[in-house]
Amino acid sequence: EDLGIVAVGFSGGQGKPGVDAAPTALIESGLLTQLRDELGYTLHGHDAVQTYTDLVPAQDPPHRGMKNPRAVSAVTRRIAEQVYAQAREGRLVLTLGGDHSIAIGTIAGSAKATRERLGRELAVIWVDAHADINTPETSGSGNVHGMPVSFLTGLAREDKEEFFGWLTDEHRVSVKKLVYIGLRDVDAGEKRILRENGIKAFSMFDIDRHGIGRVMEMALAHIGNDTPIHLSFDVDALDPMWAPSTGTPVRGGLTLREGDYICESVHQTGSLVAVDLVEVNPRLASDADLGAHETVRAGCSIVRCALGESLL
Ligand code: DIR
Ligand code: MN
Ligand code: MN
Ligand code: MN
Repeated sequence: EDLGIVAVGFSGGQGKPGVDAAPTALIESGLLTQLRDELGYTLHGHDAVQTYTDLVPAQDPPHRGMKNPRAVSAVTRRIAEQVYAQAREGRLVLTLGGDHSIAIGTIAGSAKATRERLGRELAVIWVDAHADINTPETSGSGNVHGMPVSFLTGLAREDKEEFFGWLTDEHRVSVKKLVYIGLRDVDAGEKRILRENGIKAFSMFDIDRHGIGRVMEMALAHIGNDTPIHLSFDVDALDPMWAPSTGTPVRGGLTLREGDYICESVHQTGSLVAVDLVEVNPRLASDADLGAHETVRAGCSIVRCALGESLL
């Protein structure tokens, strides 16, 4: 099977440097070699980690409170083109981030390709401690990695091309085809957005109550059979015990097995068209070396499970 790789060394959607070093750390730990040699994928586009330095302007003052808005807009626009180019060839696409703002690009590219190739609307499974659905106006931080879902669903809009105005209906996804798993740190404004739009969300409370097996049944039932799925996995969905080296860790998260199970279940549908792994920051762990290593290891496990490692 063909697998398109987009390795995104970008950190402008939040304030902590180091998340741009994740693709190299993941690749150096052997992830792509495993995907090729053990899982049998034919890889495309894996020769370089993209840094997008040509797209980052010298001056990038806030717009509607968003930090680095021109850089994030231009970089995600390029990522959308890269993901689209891979998906158009009928390839499954794996994006290694980078912070979660990059999902504006990955999902935009995959939604467009899915419409064109399959005539279908894309479903999104967003696995995260956070909902990342702030609008520029509800955001307290101004960090765009807390806003990608609002731009992708059209809840946040902009006319100006340099501030995500390049996003059009072909790039967008329906709030009805969106499912969250793992939430436990959702801002008040985001809770209101989730409620008012009837967005399906399975928090850690739901996982404790029903178990991950039942939650995945319900999540996949909500999306419906035979719907192409984009899995966007923020490593901070995992408990910091498994993934300490990330920008905004929140205790009380998924075990590594629960994270792997989510990915295995999605793989098993046969409807997976794209996977993102984001927010691994190899420079952050308190116990620097060990924590970074463990987080990279967890990230590799998540990706391998999404790509079918556990199937017998
Ligand atoms: C917070 C944190 N809701 C924000 N979001 C994070 O900045 O909008 N997302 N950390 O991953
Ligand atoms: Mn996130
Ligand atoms: Mn998060
Ligand atoms: Mn398979």
